[in-house]
Amino acid sequence: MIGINIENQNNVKSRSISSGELEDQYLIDDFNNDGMADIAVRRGNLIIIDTNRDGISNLAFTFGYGNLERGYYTSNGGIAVVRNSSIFIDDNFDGLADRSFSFGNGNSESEYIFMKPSGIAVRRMDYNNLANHIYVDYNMDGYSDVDFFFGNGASENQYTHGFMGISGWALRRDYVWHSYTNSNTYSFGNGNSEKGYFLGEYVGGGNYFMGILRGNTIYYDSNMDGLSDGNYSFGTGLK
Ligand SMILES: [Ca+2]
Ligand SMILES: [Ca+2]
Ligand SMILES: [Ca+2]
Ligand SMILES: [Ca+2]
Repeated sequence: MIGINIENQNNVKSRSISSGELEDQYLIDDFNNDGMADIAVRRGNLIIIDTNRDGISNLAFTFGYGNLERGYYTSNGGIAVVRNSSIFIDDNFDGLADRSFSFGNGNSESEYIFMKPSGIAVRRMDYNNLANHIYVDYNMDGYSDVDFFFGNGASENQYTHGFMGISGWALRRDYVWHSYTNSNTYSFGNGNSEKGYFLGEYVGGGNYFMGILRGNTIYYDSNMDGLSDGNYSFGTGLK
């Protein structure tokens, strides 16, 4: 089915939607807690999730105010919304927040980062003028537990947590990922010309590997050699 008329959850359950470039966002996490990463797509405030990698939706619900929100993220298999300094997380996909708290300085933060599998951080511009000061709240109680400096802030292409090394912090410069804790680098895909890089439990076992989005397909590298080992597809690709 082509998704052009799909605009609410009643129209998307058990449908296969594969083309049309309708998605505002792709989100990767293990939403059904079976240990394997799933694909969700967001259209405004409509979230559609495929939990068994067959390209056909299993869950659909609305949450938050869509593109009016600062951002949609995932946290430990739930969908999170950041609205100024408030965080709302829907863990059971009924469109109602099950967890909420406040963290950071809201819209003045350079970035909110949701850590894998859980935890939250803000990346902040402060006295060093680089926006590379990261404040981490491991237990999501709204209070920072540790802070550190990493990379060059706004000039980096992406920050992420859950990958490459003990602390799990890494940043991307085009197609090269750099670890915070060691000098290791990891290269995958074509960098900024990809539609996005996403960490996920693509092969289970509690390990996070990198995937890249092309069209409506996630290609993942599960042995860190920079070559794709598998792929699966959902949704219609980004707008
Ligand atoms: Ca799953
Ligand atoms: Ca809920
Ligand atoms: Ca904390
Ligand atoms: Ca590989």
